Amino acid sequence: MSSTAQELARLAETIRPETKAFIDGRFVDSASGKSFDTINPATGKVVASVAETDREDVDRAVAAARSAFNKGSWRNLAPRDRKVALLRLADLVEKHQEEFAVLECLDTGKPVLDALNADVPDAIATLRWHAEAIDKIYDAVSPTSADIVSMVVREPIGVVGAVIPWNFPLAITAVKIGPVLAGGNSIVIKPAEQTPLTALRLAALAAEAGIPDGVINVLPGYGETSGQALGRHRDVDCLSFTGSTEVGGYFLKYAAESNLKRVLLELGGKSPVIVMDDIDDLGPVVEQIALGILFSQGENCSAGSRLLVHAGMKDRLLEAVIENFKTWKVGDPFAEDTKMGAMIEQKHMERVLGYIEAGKREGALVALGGNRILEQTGGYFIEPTVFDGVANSMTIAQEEIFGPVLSTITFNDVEEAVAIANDTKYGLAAQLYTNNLHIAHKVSRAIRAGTVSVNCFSEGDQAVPFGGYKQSGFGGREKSMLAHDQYLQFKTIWMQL
Ligand code: TAP
Repeated sequence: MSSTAQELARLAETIRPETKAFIDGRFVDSASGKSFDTINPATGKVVASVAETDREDVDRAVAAARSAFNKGSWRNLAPRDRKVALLRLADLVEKHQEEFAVLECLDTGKPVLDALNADVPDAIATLRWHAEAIDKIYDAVSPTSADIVSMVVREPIGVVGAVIPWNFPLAITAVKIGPVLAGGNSIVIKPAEQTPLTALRLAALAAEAGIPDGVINVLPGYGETSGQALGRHRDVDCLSFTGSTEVGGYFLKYAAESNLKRVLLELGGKSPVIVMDDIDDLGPVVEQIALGILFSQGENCSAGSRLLVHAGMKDRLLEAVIENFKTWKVGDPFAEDTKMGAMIEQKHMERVLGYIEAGKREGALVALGGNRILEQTGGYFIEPTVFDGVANSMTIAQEEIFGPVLSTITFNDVEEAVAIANDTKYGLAAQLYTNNLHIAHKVSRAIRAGTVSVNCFSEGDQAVPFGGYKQSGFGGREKSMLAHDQYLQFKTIWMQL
């Protein structure tokens, strides 16, 4: 039976997180001896003081990852043995799932039951899915002439650097580790400065699972120092980044100015939710709209932050959306009935409030919320917020707010809906609600986004690729078999018979 929020709150009082960097199979202090605090966003209090790595630590970790790769301690294991080790890691995460949920909650401020029931199972499923794939990938022989064989074989790319954001720290770390290790590579992970604790715990379990020293390394630290050093490192073969579009661009520059490493970018979004006027039962649609923008405090790359509704439906839909949003209890992440926790940090909360002010200034109407709440807790809480009367040219419709703020925009016909949906630099995801099959086909093909969900808000399955069009992504797809190919290179071998 799953733990209650109360039980997890008790665990939080006694938990002792790993706080050192993990390099070459051991927890070590940073070379400089410096450390930094990670803060609980729900209280503003320090959770732990963590080793602050920098360039020298990056050099050590990359050297360890390279050495493990060159020795072949992981890549030369039989695929079935690598599968067993990665499955063992998944089992260990499952065994310690409460601990992971608590650490994730303390670091991110998200509801602990969301961490337990969504983030942690997602990470476990990711590791298992990629582990199971390891010994089911076959190479190919190309159709050439009878006296020559040309084989196309997959080989690991080598040392992969992974730079992780703070919104789904464990789940995104697993999304990198799964296919990177499945391919036989080594990895150096730089978690977000706000959320290093679950990646460090995962590293400890990787050692316990029998994954060889140097194959997984974790470097807590800042982006401008550790992150940049990893991006610029000449012995890193591939850099896999998830985060903002702005920082993603830096990694292309780092690669260009160093060794032209392969760069994979999973970036921001400003996803539209299109509701046509043929829907009779708004109940399920409203549920999905709420989940799309309020789950994880709206700190979700594919958050449905622009509600595009047919003008004839707007008043009815907005009324139902507002009633639903009012039922989302915001507050203590360790309370059983909390549905929305705290924003990640004070700076980000202020940024979100700044966008709300920009919305008002530019003429949009606050239909619900708009304020910081529960200030007395020391935490960074914002209430669910709905804007009406938004023009797609406004700042709140163009920029990624990364908070619980929904902008309502009206349209008059399908063509206008598609034009507004596509009028953004982003192209990560979109939702469409309609009962008309013709519109479902037409619109889902016309929208320039990596994922279009019709009559649902769905992206969870490991078997399905995920990634962005336009400035939401670069270089590949995560999840599914496409993720494996991102961390492999294809070699052609000609053999005269
Ligand atoms: P960022 O500010 O871009 O940070 C992401 C990572 O990059 C952090 O580890 C950060 O380190 C590091 N970083 C920051 N500046 C750097 C620099 N100059 N050089 C090298 N590394 C640097 O994003 P965030 O605020 O953590 O996360 C929110 C963003 O991530 C949103 O835009 C969201 O849409 C996107 N995101 C996208 C997806 C997918 S799958 N598309 C999934 C989740 C999140 P610090 O911790 O020191 O800042």
